[in-house]
Amino acid sequence: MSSSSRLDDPEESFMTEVENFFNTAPPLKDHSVIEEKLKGFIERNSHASENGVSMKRIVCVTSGGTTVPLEQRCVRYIDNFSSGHRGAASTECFLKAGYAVIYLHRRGTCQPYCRSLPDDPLLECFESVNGSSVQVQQAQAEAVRKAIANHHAALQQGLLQMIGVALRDLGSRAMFYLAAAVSDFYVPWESLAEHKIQSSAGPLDMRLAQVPKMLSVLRKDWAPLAFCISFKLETDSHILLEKASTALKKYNMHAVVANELVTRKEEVTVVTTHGKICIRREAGDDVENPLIELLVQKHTAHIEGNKGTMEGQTKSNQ
Ligand code: 9Z3
Repeated sequence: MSSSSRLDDPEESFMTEVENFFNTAPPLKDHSVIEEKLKGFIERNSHASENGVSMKRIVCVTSGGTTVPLEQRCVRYIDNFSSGHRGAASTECFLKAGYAVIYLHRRGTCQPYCRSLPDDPLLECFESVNGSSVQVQQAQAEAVRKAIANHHAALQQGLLQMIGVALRDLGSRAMFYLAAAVSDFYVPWESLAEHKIQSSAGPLDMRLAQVPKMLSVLRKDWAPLAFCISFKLETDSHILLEKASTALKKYNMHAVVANELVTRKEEVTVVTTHGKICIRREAGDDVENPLIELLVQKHTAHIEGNKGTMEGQTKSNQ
């Protein structure tokens, strides 16, 4: 197909945009190491089996915000608000429900099992004993002990924090839970200044390109049988549910979790083709507990509905 006819076809031109996005980005650091770890993780977690068919479920949780560099040798960047709390809390709930979790997060954001740790600066949690050893301050001891115990228990069940979208072969047992606040805009690598932008040059005028939405590629090409949950965040409650319903249809998601910036820790609405379910946080609990419980039920129905397809796929992969 010639490049002009490619551009006439919206589908083709979108795929060209996606290809350009990846081709012009700097290569992923440690690509092969991550790939190996991911392969090993998936293999280890595909062992639990019933009648030769693997039953273990794996979820890829994306979490936290994204930064957009303004220089190649980055000094400045555009950031967003996301703390990673949703992804970290949800990861704990998925592990409790028996899932293996690939936790794809931005460095510096909330980590599973660390949410209960005190907000005090790290060094204030410890004290020096006899000038030679270090111990946790009495006041923080219980919180730190709990976080360590939960973290180690999860590691034994296979929690590895690593990148991954290579879950295609798991068919419908794979879930994508896309809670990260991914930037909609970026400056393409080749348009970035190499060195620090000089303020002496006066006010900065910069054009941000749109990041191609990868949700449809994920659904159609990367993992067509996987159960896919995306999130919709708005600050205007009047448009939130409408936008979530549009995203559900447009990207063919299995569910879209709608949340508002200020109430996101209190309530979310799960939008599916069957309707909308509002989930509120109970006192003393995280909203992620009832949310994941509902999504696990929906994932079970999805696996049941795909049984023929999944078994066919598992056999053809053997
Ligand atoms: C969310 O809506 C998450 O629930 C939050 C969680 C980022 C609000 P925190 O990390 O917050 O606990 O502080 N994530 C989705 C964000 C998003 O960018 N969705 C896109 C959109 O709204 C669709 S992929 O357009």
